[in-house]
Amino acid sequence: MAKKFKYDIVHRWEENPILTIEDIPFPCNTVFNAACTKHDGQYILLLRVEDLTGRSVFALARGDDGYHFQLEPEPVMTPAQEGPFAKYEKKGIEDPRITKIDGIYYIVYTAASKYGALLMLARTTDFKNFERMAIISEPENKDGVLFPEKINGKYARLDRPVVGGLGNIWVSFSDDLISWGNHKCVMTIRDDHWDSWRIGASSQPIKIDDGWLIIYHGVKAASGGPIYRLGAAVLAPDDPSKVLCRSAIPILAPREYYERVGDVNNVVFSCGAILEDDGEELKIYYGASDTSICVGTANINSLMQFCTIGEH
Ligand code: BMA
Repeated sequence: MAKKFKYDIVHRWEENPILTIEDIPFPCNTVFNAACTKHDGQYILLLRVEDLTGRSVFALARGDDGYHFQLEPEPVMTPAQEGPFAKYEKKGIEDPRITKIDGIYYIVYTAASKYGALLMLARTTDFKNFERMAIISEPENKDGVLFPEKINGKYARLDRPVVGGLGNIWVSFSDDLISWGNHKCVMTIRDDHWDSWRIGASSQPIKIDDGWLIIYHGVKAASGGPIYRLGAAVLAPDDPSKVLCRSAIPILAPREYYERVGDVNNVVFSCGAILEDDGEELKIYYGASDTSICVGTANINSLMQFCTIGEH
């Protein structure tokens, strides 16, 4: 059972992890890093499941309360076997993020291959049929996520190119979701901080009164290996390249055994969050140690108290 501490910002659900390989109805190595959304009144998780060969596929879970989920019997997306995308997905499909735009659920995910990691775009309306649309980045790029509405008449997305081993969050814009341009750097790593090596958008941007709330992950290269933690930031409503505020401290860091020990130790990594209808409770789904899926909740107003104005 997750321990509670009075300084917790994100409150772990006491029955974490919510999904482990015991819940997956086909043989696999791990389940982690799930995209989330709501569809037809249900919570949907698009789960990254690593199969026994070490490649990741996507499985689908549905639930009524955000804590208990039922799995589809087979993966809903596996690496493309033929067609123009197959050679870029040879090593698997990873870390999906879902954004609903005008009734269509768009999924941005990482395709892994000998060419490197790049961003793919797919869509679905029913979570039964999934259609791949396009490769939308060159390698090396991960952590792509679409904004839920156009900004100044353009679709917008965040992503995380890697340059010289380091990674910052960028924004770019598009008329058709396929061709992207007008790239700008949004947020950079911070020397000597918990997010000093790489950062990347985790959740889909969520519209709040002040702007676009994002949960992001920050990595520090520690002597025992990287430590993945989560932070929060708010981007300006009309100019998402502008950071209005950013958490100086992590909002969630590995602490429980299942976050400390697994295929990759010391990892909390999110691919999505859901703001409940009360506009206050945020459910953050996250992978723990690349081995299970957990959920934690945060009150948006309390979260904002940890986002400070300053240099970003
Ligand atoms: C990142 C991504 C995530 C993973 C994390 C920790 O680079 O690949 O999928 O959870 O590393 O291993």
